[in-house]
Amino acid sequence: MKNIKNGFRKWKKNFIKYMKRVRKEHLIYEYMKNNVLFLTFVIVCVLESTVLRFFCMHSLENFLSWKAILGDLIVVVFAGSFGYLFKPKNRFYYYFGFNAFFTAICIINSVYYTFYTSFASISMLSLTQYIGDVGDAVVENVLQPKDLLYLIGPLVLLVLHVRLKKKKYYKKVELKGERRRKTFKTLGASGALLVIFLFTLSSLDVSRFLKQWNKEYIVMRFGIYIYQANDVVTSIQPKINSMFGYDKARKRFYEYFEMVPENPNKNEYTDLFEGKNVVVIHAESMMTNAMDLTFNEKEVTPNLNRLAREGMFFSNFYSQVSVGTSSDSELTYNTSLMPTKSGTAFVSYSDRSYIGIPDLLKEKGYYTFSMHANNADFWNRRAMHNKLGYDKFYSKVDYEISKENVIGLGLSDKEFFKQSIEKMEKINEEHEKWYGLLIMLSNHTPFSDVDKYGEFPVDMKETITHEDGTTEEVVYPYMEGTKLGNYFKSLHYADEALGDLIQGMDEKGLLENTVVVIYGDHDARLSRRDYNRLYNYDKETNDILEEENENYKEYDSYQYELGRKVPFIIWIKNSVGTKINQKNENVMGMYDIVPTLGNMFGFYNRYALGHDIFEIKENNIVVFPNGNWVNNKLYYNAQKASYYPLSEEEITEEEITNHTEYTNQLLDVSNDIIVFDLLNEDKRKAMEMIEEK
Ligand code: GP9
Ligand code: MN
Repeated sequence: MKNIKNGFRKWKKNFIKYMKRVRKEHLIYEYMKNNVLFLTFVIVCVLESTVLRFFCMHSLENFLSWKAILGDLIVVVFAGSFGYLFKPKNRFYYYFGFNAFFTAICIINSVYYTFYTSFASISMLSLTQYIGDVGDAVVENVLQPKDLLYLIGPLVLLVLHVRLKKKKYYKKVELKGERRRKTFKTLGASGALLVIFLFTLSSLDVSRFLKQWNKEYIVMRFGIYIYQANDVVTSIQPKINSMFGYDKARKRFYEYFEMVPENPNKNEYTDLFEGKNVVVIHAESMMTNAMDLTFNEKEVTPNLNRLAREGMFFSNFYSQVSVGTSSDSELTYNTSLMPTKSGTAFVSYSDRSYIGIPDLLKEKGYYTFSMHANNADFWNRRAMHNKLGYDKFYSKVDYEISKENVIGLGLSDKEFFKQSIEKMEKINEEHEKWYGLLIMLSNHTPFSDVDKYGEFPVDMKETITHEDGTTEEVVYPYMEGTKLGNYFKSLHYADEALGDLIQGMDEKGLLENTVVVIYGDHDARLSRRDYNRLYNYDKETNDILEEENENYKEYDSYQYELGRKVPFIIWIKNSVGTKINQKNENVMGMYDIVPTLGNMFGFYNRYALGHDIFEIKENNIVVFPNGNWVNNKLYYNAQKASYYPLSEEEITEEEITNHTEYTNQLLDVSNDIIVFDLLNEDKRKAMEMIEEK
């Protein structure tokens, strides 16, 4: 009897389970039946975006990235939910219209990617000068079969619509009054997906999303639809910024430049390099502090050190970058303007007018070019290098890149320089005077391609002599395996590449009439913690010294800020013993390069914000985008309103106030120049007329 009871209970339980499942399946089936149009719309739109990633990013991990699929899903479900507001018989037109819109986004990006290996931006619409250059190619390529694949989406919807109509589906699809309920429920679903999505985002995802320049990354993580929506917002933002405050900006601009003397004085370096070729090395993440370091008596940067010893070396030189890192340093180096307060000049303000070094050298008959073996759209360089006056930008597509030649982000520096020398040889044959900027890449955070940097141990070796006279070599790990240690290995590699470049150029006779300029673009972006082991290593414990230890060296926030110095070197062959062979210890910033080189090469930018270092000498001040500043006497932290003295000289309240005011004024004027496009010729003329009245 008991057994029968138990058997019945079991059967009942299973039956209920079964019924629940049937009901559930039935519900799903019912839902699918009643929402077939909406669901098809969602599936085709998400598929189209996935196909786009498949063609653009090849690897499975990228095109089937669930984060991107989720991102697409949120947008499509959100857009689709409003379709329910329409009567069933009209709903198709809504979904078809939206699908056509999403399909257009995919097709445009598919075509764009074929040309630029990057995704499209509406801000590019203003860069009409490209259309001329690529127009023919677009026509040739626009009909590639893969670009038309996306049309299958609207086609599927159309076929479905015809079938549904035939079956009189629209007449029986839903009860009266259900439309609003369905809209809210679907909106709720997209909201729930959004919450899940937000939880999956890392801080890197968020920061890249806000900056919007690493387009491939955003499409891979957020999907094409969110990318495109974000692109619209970031493209419109600068326009909104420039809508208010023009009069104030114009006034500030005039007040500032009235204060600055129109013509620079002459000094012993004026026209020193007139007519010489120039090769400028943008040295990725090279830091001045590393130049003093040795591991087991081997310098981290022997080549850089040699060039610094032989040429002009500015040992207190600072980069002045903001969130635009490499691109900010390129902006300030080329134009002597500061990075913008919001967004980045290279990405958000690429349609403004700039006066770049290449612009000015072109007026003197130079052929100007830049070289960087990375994607041309990184930091929007394709557009901006053109804006700054480079006649040609050699990017990734101009280099032969094989798997073995890749380090970190792309082509290794050694191979980059090797191929660049070949290009320069040709340029040298074809042009009487030339100016080129070579942007390095390998020494880039996270410095994790350690196996490819070559041998450079960052441990500590000691030879111990025992009482019986025998010797033993003891090895302490020191910086091995640390991020900073890996940076030194990477930097050593980059330095070797630099050495190869100089040697290679020399062998080809390219140094005979050429000035070599080297600037570190910014620090290595390592945390303060990383330096603690470097300065406070205790080999006995293989750990960091206790703070109480008398040898403990404090590396506080000021040391950290001051330690972010980067090298700036001007070098020519056989410069030892000449007036070029000198070390200059005055503080100097990236914005001082335009006036300093300008004086030596005979070009002049009236709207440069920096100074010729040989003119201003010890009175120079370097301002930072966050409002901090440094001069020979002190480093001032505007956020903390406190300073760190750098000399014995007396510091007065008044000079701090004056320098802080100057800093704020300079940052405002620089921002205004870019945001309100004040260097635009026509605008400047109009402004002058107003001022004269
Ligand atoms: C990208 C490279 C690195 O091409 O220049 O930019 P960064 O991350 O240093 O700004
Ligand atoms: Mn950089």
